[in-house]
Amino acid sequence: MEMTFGRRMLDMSHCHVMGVLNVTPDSFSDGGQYNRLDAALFRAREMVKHGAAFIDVGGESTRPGAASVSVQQELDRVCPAVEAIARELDVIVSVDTSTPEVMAQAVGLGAGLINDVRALQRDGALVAAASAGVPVCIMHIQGEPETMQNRPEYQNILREVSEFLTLRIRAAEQAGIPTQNIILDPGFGFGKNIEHNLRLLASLEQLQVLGHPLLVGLSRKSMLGQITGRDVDERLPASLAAATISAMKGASIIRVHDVRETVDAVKVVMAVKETV
Ligand code: 8Y7
Repeated sequence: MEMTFGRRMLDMSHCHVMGVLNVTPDSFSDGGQYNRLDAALFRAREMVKHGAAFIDVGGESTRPGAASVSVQQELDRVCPAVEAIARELDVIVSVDTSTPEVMAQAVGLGAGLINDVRALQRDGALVAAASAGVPVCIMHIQGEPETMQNRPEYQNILREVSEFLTLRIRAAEQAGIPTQNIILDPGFGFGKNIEHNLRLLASLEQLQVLGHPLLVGLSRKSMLGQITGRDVDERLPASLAAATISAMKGASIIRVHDVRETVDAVKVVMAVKETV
């Protein structure tokens, strides 16, 4: 159950919190406030102080309709933050990217995890991730970020997500990524409507049969807005409920904007789980 991220080891039978650090000018819930290096470092320090085990640094918005970025633009946004956080802070830096060049450079600068919402499907991504030698998070997505929310359809969401992830595990292994370096994510909101997302969350524990640690991201997502009627900046209670459910159902990593609050919720879940 131990997993090695660069020079750090974590027990994946526990639940860990990953803090979101957007270094985009257009990300929906940070509003691009943290696009300068000093602001990014300040925010990262705060999340580590609040108990984040991972900081997920992303320079490309996957929101439908977001402007696409060039490889150079993404490198310029992501690399300084990855390097500074890896140097200064006791935390695992995760690089949120689908771009092979960004994977390679970020890991060279100290990133310990590759988080690819396109499941290493871009040309060169499997090879880059395999050469980088760090764990990867493979996320389910139906379609492409631009168009994924246009009438997503499934016959059986759990089966289709499992089959997709199984195919991507096989591709990753064939590219030379060790099976013990693979984390899986059902990809809440990535080509899924509210019913799909709810069905996946309700049956999350069944994804454990795939035999890999699970990462989930539900923080502030639109399904929580649909359920509660709240705007994005008022979704903390709903996000904590979603994190609690995920931790109860066996998630090893929970990706969130609100680290301090989520760490407390996860502590309660772990205390209950450790009580037989
Ligand atoms: C997820 C993610 C986003 C997620 C993983 C948002 C980068 C959208 N969501 N990565 N990234 N899982 N692994 O609302 O659910 O934060 S971006």
